[in-house]
Amino acid sequence: MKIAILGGDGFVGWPTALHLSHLGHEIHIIDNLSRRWIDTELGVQSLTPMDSIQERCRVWHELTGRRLNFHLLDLSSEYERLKTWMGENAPDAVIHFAEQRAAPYSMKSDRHKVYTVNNNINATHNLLAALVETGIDAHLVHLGTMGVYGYSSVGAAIPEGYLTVELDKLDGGRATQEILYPTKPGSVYHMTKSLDQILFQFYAQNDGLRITDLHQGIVWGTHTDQTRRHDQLINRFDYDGDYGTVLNRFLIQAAIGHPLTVHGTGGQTRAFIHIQDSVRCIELALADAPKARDRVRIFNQMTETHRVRDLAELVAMMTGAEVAYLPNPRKEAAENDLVVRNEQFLELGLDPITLQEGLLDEVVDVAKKFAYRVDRSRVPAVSAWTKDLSQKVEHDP
Ligand code: USQ
Repeated sequence: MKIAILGGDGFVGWPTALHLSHLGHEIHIIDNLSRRWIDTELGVQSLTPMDSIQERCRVWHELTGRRLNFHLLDLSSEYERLKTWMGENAPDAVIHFAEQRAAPYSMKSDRHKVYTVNNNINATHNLLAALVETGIDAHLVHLGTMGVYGYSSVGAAIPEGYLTVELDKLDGGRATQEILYPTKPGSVYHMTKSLDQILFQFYAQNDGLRITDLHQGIVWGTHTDQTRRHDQLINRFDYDGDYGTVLNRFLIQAAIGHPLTVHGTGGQTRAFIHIQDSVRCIELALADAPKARDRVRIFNQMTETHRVRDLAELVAMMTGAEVAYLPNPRKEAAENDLVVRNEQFLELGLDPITLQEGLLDEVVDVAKKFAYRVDRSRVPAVSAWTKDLSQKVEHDP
């Protein structure tokens, strides 16, 4: 297949590009490199030293003989260029990662909220409009988030996207209707992915676009089979308070002797997936495209759930790190249970990699190897969800 990977320079986009190129697909990475600019804005860098995207593509070509084509293009502001590119290249599939993906970054200030909404919603809508206008019938696979559901399973498992509800009919009878599972985003970032769902629903129903939305959990790990093949193919690794995700943060904190930064009681339960499974799920979703006029296909792309303080205790036990219980900068339930259905990927053949000490050791090893690149002052999470929380966090970061 000819596949366009929008956001192919990012944490999941890059290993996906390598994985699909390895499988023999023709890959086109479209990216505006905004993630690299945001590093510059925040004054942080990936724990792992990353080469330019052009250099990464060159190394892959030298190693494998396969080409990764890179196109510098901003989806959210360059609609005409996007449409022209789609029309001229007619990809069979488009994978859409090209959104600002950090909840804390999206909550930093009003400017960051506005940026996240403008960037994410325009990117998604521009893409949908361009697909309709060019009529190329590509399968669109979007990286969504488990966070669209909120994180409470109210004693019942969260289904894969849809819920059947019963309604009282006017004649006294009962009717059933299938609806998108109600969204309950916990940040402006998660809100944009909730809005994306409505855009997808409309364009699937109105124009017959074939769309798969992957509601992904928190990714952990850093290497995949392909990023391991050469030092210069290494994946990015975020550890800072805005972009670092919880388990990877705990592992780097343990490696540099920083207390593990548990927010509040650490009672939040979240869904997780290893980076290698994440790229495999995208492969599986691509191979099982919906047909025109199908509803949007939704998968829960996660393999297990864990409570944050249990993860902290596991990492502390493995490494001897201390655990620090800090004021929570986020507005989120202190404790929640979470049960999630994920049968669709299992039925398609996903054999999940679950949290194992061996794999955690691998991340600790990466963290130790590059610990000299860590700026400890960027480890605390200080982006607060409300002005009240901001005061608490400033006093006790
Ligand atoms: N947390 C801590 N300590 C930390 C960092 C986080 O206790 O040092 C807690 C947070 O308060 C939260 C949980 O860990 O309760 C998860 O935080 P996170 O930063 O790992 O994950 P989140 O903000 O939800 O976002 C990440 C990705 C996002 C993706 C989402 C999937 O950045 O792109 O969509 O995970 S999910 O969480 O399932 O919605």
